[in-house]
Amino acid sequence: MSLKRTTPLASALLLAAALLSPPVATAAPVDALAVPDISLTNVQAHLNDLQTIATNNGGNRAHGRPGYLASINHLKAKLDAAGYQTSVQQFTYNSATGYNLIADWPGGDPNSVLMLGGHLDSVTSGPGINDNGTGSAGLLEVALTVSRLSFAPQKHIRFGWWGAEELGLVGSNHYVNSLPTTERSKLKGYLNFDMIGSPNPGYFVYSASGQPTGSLQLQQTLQAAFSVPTELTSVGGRSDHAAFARAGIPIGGTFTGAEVIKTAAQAQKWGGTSGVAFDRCYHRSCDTITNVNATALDRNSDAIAYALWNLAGAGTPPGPRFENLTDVTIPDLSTVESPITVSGVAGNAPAALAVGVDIAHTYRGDLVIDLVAPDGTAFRVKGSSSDSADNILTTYSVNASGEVANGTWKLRVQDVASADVGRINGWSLQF
Ligand code: DPN
Ligand code: ZN
Ligand code: CA
Repeated sequence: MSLKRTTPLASALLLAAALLSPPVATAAPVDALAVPDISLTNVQAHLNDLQTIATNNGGNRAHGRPGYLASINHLKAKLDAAGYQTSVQQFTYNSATGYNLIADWPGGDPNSVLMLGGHLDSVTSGPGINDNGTGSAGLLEVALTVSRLSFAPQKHIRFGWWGAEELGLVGSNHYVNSLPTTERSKLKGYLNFDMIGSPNPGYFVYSASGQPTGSLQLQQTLQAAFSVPTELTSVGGRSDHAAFARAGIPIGGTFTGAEVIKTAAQAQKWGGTSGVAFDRCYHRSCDTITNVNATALDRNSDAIAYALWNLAGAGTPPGPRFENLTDVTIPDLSTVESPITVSGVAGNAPAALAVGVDIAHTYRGDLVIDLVAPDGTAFRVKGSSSDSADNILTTYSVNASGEVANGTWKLRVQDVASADVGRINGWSLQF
């Protein structure tokens, strides 16, 4: 649901305009910087998927259990298909492999990164739908909305879904600790979303007090995102922002409450039931798909988008996109090419030319892929490797700033090992 309210006067004018205008299809002008409304229906669909994953995997999505890896794979597939560059970072804890999912949206200033995240694992006692299916699903839908709208802000955007939070913030600590110092210094802020649909909700924003310089802006942006009153809360070391804060990175986040009891004053301003926990099912088997307040989930999902759109910088609108959807078969041990002719683009290609690739193949480890510029310069986007997966549906980023944009670009695909074959379904260039 939209956070934007329409004034009665504006409504009256819109109604009058609707009545007076002839019944023809009109294209409304699109404000590129308007904060998008995040679809509650879509967020709920992601939550249902996580519930199904838990149900099919012994009732939980906990670290070291099959429901956790299934959750990671499910999100990764959606993000890959939307054009994210994803990576799964592994770590070991309690003799089990843990996984963080990192998803980079191509483009933006690589030296100025805004990161948003939340934990994807549940406790072992239940499916973890409010804790933290809600934050995970809200972040996923915001990420997919970024893709649908081709959001091209000034900052580079990165999303993270953390493993083993419930065992002591293990995944997020691993991520921050393994980031080289230069990479840490590129992180301009981290926003955390852990439990954003509590059944008896409060509207809490992480307090910037005691947090790294820069956190106040994140706090104030998140406060401004809500049409209901918020309270500041000191989440301290209770969630995945903690590792970022320790590294000196500005942090912020929202939270709808866990085991703490809602006071009478809080019930006055937020509704719900005083004398009852914000989430009676916190860390219990009853944290299921029915343990979610849809209004809280909706408001917080919209708040994620509000913060992202306001903090990522206006940037420049995306340039033109070109595509070739003609199928090209890739015979065994062959080299094939598919052309795209670019015209009308002034000057050189961008430093982050986005190359979308859709290849159906029975073993993608056979494939070596180059982007060939009009002057014949080849940019290797993928080498061959033992890569026991099949299709490629991803977006590569190529620094093509030394190449004139106009002319015929080619996707060159070499199959370098026998047996497996496939076809190029299509590919695209986003300037
Ligand atoms: N970190 C949460 C959990 O996973 O149990 C609960 C929590 C989140 C508590 C944010 C306080 C603040
Ligand atoms: Zn949690
Ligand atoms: Ca082959």
